[in-house]
Amino acid sequence: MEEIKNFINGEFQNSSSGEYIDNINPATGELIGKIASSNSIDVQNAVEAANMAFTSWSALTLEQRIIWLDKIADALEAKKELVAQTESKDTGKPISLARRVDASRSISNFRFFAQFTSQQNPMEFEMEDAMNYVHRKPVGVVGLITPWNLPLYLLTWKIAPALVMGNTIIAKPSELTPLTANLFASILQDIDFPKGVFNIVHGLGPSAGQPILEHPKIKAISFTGGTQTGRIVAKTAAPLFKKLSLELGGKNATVILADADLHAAAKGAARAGFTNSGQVCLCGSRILVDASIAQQFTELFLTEVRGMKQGNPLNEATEIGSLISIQHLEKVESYVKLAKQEGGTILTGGNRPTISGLEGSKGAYLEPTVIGGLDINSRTATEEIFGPVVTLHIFENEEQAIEMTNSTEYGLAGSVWTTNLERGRKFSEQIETGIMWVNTWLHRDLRTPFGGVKNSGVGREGGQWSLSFFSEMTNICVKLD
Ligand code: TXE
Repeated sequence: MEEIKNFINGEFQNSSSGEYIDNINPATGELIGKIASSNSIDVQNAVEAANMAFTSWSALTLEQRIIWLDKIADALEAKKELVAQTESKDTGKPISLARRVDASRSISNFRFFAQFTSQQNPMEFEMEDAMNYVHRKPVGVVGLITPWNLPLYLLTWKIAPALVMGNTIIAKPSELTPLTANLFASILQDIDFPKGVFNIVHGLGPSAGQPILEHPKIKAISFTGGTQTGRIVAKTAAPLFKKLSLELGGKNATVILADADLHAAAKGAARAGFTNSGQVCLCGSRILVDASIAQQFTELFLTEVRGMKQGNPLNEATEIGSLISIQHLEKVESYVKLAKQEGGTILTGGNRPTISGLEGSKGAYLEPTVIGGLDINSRTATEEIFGPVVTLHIFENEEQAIEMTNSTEYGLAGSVWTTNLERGRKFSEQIETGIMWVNTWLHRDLRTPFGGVKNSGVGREGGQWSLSFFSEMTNICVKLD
């Protein structure tokens, strides 16, 4: 059984309390390890290490730090299959998805920020009698708090820009998925990465995460997680004037206009709804379809959903694995029950499936579920479920589709399906959201701004937005003779 310790000053260490949390494989219900349960003493130790390391790390040239990012990418690449296997075991996600998305993206996060940063031009603003130079400095010690749905993918999305800009890091991965962060730390040890630059404090949110928010020496917090936790993060960190980036939940719409290619739209909507068992903040959990094609689309969509292969995550063919935990499964199931009370009809799914080869085990599985007949303002259609459950709604015209798309408190992402690209673009401009896709979903260019509006977050990450978040700028205005 694996014992996951904190990683402080380049060494794996027990938590000061000596207490541990169980780590469960959600696909089988088996206990697979113990995780250090940390508190403010461990955070303090990590901050001291990060603070000490800051002097030498921030003194490196940008080119030297870029070389380190590439070295990290090489080392991760050499362990890519192990990263994928570990992530699949910790999250219950299909191994094929863990390879294609989690492991690949963790590597490309380092490659991207290494290359992108090297291409930045100096920011200079010329005046008639003076010259302005923008000098970027690291923020200092930064706190990175991440969720369980894309564990190493989301953590490295923050680590890479934080490191390249010269910051040192305290990371707190989700207590449900500590394994790949731990593997990442061992990879850093293998390549003799400077001690104290990257530290991990494992444990529960209130005991290990909260002290990170409160610590005066941690100057910036980048948080990805639930909207409710985001409120606590903002409330704690804002009065301390920390830089804050909040990537929170979503209740995204997939909008099928009457002129859409219905086969492509049905495939796209199924992918958007059920990738990672619907546990991606970008998932399209509400499908809005034009009345004139609703019946045809629904038939195609249900055929797609029923054809998705749910199974043991370690099988190569599996497309849908388990949810993150039994507790989360119960929460998701409570929404299926609520949907029935709210007048919805289960069009497919809704039950716990029997998984071939895992009969009798305690895996957290739910069939991909589609619910029709709900009011667009019902709780099921407006609250974030974060599971393999989508609701289907019908609109009469484009105006109504826009109104329905904008009718939740969230505003993270969405997609619109139409053969008229100009119409798709115009439709997208009217949506209160951070990201819209036309005829695609989760198609990412890492240079673009990523983040949400309304209750989906504050700020943007990606490309220059990440570099700005993880740096402070001094404008130096030099008067010319
Ligand atoms: O996330 P939390 P949870 C949504 C989804 C899910 C709900 C709750 O709807 O059902 O959020 O999930 C740390 N101070 N998303 O409870 O609690 C925590 O330990 C500092 C959307 O798992 O937000 C973990 O490391 N840190 C989402 C991280 O915050 C605290 C992904 C996220 O956990 C803390 C996951 C505190 N007081 C869930 N309390 C997305 N947008 O991708 C908790 N944490």
